[in-house]
Amino acid sequence: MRKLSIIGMPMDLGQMRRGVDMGPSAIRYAGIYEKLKMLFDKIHDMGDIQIGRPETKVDAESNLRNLELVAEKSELLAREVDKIIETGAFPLVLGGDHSIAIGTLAGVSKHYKNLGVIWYDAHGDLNTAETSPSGNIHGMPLAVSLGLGHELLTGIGGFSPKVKPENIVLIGIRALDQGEKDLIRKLGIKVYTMHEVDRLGMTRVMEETISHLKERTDGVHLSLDLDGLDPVDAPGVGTPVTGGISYRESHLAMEMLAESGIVTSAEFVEVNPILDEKNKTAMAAVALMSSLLGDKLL
Ligand code: B3U
Ligand code: MN
Ligand code: MN
Repeated sequence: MRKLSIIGMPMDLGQMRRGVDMGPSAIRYAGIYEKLKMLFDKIHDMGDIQIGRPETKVDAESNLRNLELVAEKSELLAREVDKIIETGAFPLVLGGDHSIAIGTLAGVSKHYKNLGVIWYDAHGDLNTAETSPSGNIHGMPLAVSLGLGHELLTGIGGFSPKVKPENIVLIGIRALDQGEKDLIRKLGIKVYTMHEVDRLGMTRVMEETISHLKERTDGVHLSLDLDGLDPVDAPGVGTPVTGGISYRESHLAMEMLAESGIVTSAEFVEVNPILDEKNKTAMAAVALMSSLLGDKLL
């Protein structure tokens, strides 16, 4: 029996623009249930993790914004994701800013010896407190999952690292800080920037990604930041970067992933309905989810 569990993580503490906490609602309004119900025997919407409305607090020592709260809430998400996988369902997490990936990956990684991660994003999210220009934790989750960063974050779920550098593929990248570039070179992480997407085409990017991950991993998590798409197609994000992946290319990528059967969990993050145009970005997210999970045009 094919089962899906949806969980919302309305957390906006990893960055400074409010509104991304309404992402899970916007995605539900965009018709997630109706779109996905024909693809599964059973869908369970578990509702949202409770975040509350805390005051912003900057950690004096590390300069990280909302460090303790992000850590505490990530632990809750990790536990829920872990439970979903134990029930045999496919976990689909709705963000929230990208800091939620810290919790998602902690929950998922427990179940795999060699978890693969596809990071679909304009940004690398590979900063640590030392390299971050902003102190925003949503620019750090991939580094944290590699075991780099504040121990309150890397230690979530009780183990570290969650993923090995050779099991990561970044796609759509076009805005890296210097520290992130240095880390990518040092660890030899596989990256398809917009240069490669344009030069090779999305078909080849996905063929290479799939064959790379198929060979070496026993499960693959897709972490899709809507700002990986071009702002024309996904305007409702906190940090849009021009020159991104098109809606069509993104669909192709999702369809190729569906065909490959390698993806075992997914999250869609950074949908901010306050910045959006008529819920366009949430609707794009739902359409991409349905392609990823097996919907076909014919
Ligand atoms: N790299 C910058 C900007 C950024 C990262 N992720 C997003 N923006 N969405 C930083 O703040 O770490
Ligand atoms: Mn991101
Ligand atoms: Mn991003």
